[in-house]
Amino acid sequence: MSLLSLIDRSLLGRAARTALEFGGAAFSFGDLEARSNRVAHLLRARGLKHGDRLAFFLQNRVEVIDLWLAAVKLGVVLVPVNVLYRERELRHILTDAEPVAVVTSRDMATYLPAGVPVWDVDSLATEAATHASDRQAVGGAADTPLALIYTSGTTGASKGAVLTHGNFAANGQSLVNAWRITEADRYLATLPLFHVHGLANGVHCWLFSGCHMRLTERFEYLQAPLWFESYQPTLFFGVPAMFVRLLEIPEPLARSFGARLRLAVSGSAPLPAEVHEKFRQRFGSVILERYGMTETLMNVSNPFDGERRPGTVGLPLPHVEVKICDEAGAPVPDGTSGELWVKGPNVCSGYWRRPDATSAAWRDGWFRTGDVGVRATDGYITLQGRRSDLIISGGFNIYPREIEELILEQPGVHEAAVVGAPDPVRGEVPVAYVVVEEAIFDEAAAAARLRSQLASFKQPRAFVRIDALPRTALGKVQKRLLPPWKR
Ligand code: MCA
Ligand code: AMP
Repeated sequence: MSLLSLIDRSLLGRAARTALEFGGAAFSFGDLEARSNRVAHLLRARGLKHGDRLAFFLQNRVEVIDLWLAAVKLGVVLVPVNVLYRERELRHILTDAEPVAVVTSRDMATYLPAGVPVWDVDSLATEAATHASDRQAVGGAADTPLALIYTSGTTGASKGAVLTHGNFAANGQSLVNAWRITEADRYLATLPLFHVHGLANGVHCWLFSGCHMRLTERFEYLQAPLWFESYQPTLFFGVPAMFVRLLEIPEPLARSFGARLRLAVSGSAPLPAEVHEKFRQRFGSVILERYGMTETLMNVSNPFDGERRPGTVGLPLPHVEVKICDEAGAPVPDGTSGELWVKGPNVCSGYWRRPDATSAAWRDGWFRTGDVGVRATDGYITLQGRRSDLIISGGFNIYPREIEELILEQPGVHEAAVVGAPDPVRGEVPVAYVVVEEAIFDEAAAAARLRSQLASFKQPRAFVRIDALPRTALGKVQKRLLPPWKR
């Protein structure tokens, strides 16, 4: 079934039903159909054609949904951009994706590099309202690209994963079935819509099931108790940092929220078994942990029925094949660690304009995830780390190399190594170990330069001076031998 026809079950089939609540306003599925048709007319009038890219650099708002639906209908390719990205990340993505324009808000436009065509989201909405609301859909075949989503590469330069209509359709359908999502659900959507957790999972589970969604601009933990109280969600998707924050809700209140919460799903970073257990005790709800990637959408999930085993990501989703391989690509026996290789209709078609990176990551139709894990004899998979250096902070990925490269450009720095230090809320935070010439190195100036160039979550929490980086005889930096950082 095509993506548009799956979405049409709600846009057309449930037209009168309330679909979405955002900022105090409510929208029916019929409203969203009309709004996105108007936006589609406008994008066409501005010259966008099938296959053209259009970026958005926006906090969560209803216009992101309008753009997404319009893109599905027109065959346009959207490029979601993390709102926390700054000069370096933005310049790289916008140069690489070559979008026709970037849709953004007035307050965020200042972050965009000069020379990029910018479309103001409010002006776009005003202009769209003057267009007709009838549908002129082109739609897309399963292999039509719908999104170019950037994911950090080990080399520091992020690559665009080309995700198709078929990828989003397969992923959403499988999750709605696996997690028993129905139109009776109430989904509290606080995850950012510029990453696949909020976008591929959240938005499509909502659209395919026809449930009700309350969208917030972002997750704010001080607001969360009020949201749970006033909205009474049955469904919540979050990263582990959000569940850690929710544990701050006092017990009787948490119990009452938990009684209505039919399903809480965690992903994007490892959920500590302790948080899983504390959440169960406090909310009376057993978190379902699953595993995915930007390139593959969702691969593995704990079961809805049956054991949601803490510390594991569960079993392969019905349409996904998973094998665990050694360095040579041969499958390893259960109980032995190896790299997870995946195959299925959820896996993207490759990296945008990067045939080298594409051929390095795919072999015989299998995608090499770079994640290391082990399968128990009963099939449950536990993730154990990554083949490459990766820090995950609050569910946002950080490749140390990107930060190290920028630190090395600062005056007086001879060597730099960035590692993840444990953090009780975000899981990990980056810390930089530097070998510097004290007379030249200016820490405040270096930190300020990093802040203007990189997302806030990539800012090192400290610059720890050391005399030399620990290295192997062959000169490879041994990060695990660095002294622990104390706050
Ligand atoms: C995060 N921050 C934001 C926003 N989101 N600031 C403005 N607008 C936002 N939308 C940053 C701030 O810059 C600040 O960084 C910090 O978050 C403040 O957060 P705080 O309110 O104290 O929140 P928290 O309790 O620390 O929680 C952070 C968070 C955030 C809200 C959980 O980390 C988050 O939204 N994470 C979601 C990431 C995500 O969606 N990942 C999915 C990737 P600072 O203090 O440092 O200056 S997709 C993926 O991984 C795969 C496919 C998968 O499996 O899902
Ligand atoms: P991204 O590049 O943002 O798509 O992040 C994907 C990566 O997040 C995966 O390759 C994993 O390393 C990690 N990840 C996603 N879900 C989980 C999970 N449940 N447990 C541990 N790591 C996860």
